[in-house]
Amino acid sequence: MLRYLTAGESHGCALVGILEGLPAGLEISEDYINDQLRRRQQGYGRSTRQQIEADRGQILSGIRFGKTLGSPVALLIENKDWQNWKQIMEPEGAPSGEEVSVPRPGHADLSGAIKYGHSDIRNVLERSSARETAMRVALCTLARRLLAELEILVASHVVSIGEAEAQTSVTEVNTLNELADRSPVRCIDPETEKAMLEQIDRAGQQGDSLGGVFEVIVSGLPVGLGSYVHWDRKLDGLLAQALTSIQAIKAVEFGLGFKAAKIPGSAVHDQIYCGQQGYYRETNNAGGIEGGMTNGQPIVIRAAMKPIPTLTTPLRSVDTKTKQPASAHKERSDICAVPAASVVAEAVVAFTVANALLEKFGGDNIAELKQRVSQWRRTSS
Ligand code: EPS
Repeated sequence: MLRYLTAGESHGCALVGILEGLPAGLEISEDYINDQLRRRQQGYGRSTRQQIEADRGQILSGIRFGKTLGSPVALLIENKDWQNWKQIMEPEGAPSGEEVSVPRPGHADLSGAIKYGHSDIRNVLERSSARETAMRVALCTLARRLLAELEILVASHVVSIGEAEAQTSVTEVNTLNELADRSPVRCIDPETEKAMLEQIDRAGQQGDSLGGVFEVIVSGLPVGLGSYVHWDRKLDGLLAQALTSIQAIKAVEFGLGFKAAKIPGSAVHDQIYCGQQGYYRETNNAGGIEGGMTNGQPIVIRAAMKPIPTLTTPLRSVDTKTKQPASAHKERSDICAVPAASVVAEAVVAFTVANALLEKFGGDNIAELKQRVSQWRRTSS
């Protein structure tokens, strides 16, 4: 079973992470990890912070001569911006700089400060920041690599930003990321891409921010990952948890999702056929999961990201020191981070699926795992 931990503050010296449970013998390189980190840093509407950072994952342990050892993998990503924040984020000594005392509506600021008893809201915002997702992407890229070894692909694209919504549907998962990554908003429909860019520009001019919806697709899955037998083994439940754990994600749907509630069962459920290659369906309204298990179809998930809470035209709030009305704290911020969130989502989905795969097939080394999966594929169709 896979598990990971991350640590690090947004403007602290580094992000660190440990991933445990990978089989031995999986080929992996820093370049492979860094390609994913680069993808996460793209996207129109991000703040100047991304020009400061050039995220690179450094392998500290668990990998020797390009292959996993089966031992925990430790990674490090330096925060370049630390140089500018040293005095404010010093691990030792006395606090310097002004305390942040006005919470931003929509952020972890107020509840976090009350919960942990922090008078300086910086103690909350540093860790609740989505900067943390850089390490999640780095670690989960090893899970992506494991899936790739088994010809399971994870890809995503942005469906909407603000009011701009693409109507195109994905027909080819293999080339989806290649196409989406060419767009500054990871949108595969050029007309909608234009509208999205305009929406982001307008929000920026108004000191506002924008959310949106993205879709993650996983192809090449064996039948039977996850289980119907107990609530905490249902794969859709686990995926929903992983996705809503990404900062600012407020809703998740599988396949037809909310639309399925409006149409009759006869139009929703994917009818079953059997041909030379075994069972198959002509539709995928279930989004690849029935009864908490993969059914062999691609997993299709959509997630909605709310607009970023830091606004350059701030909302009304209260100064927690005086209890008087005040304008919410302002920091340099992204106008829109939906394209980046779609890459983070690919990563956490890859982790969750890889974990379900290892739960079903086990295997201490990659050759053992591959053999078990290919035998299952032969007998389960
Ligand atoms: C974030 C605020 C911004 C974002 C940051 C998430 O950082 P800063 O306050 O340094 O401008 O850029 O995201 C990242 C740094 C990143 O790498 O994704 C927040 O408050 O969540």
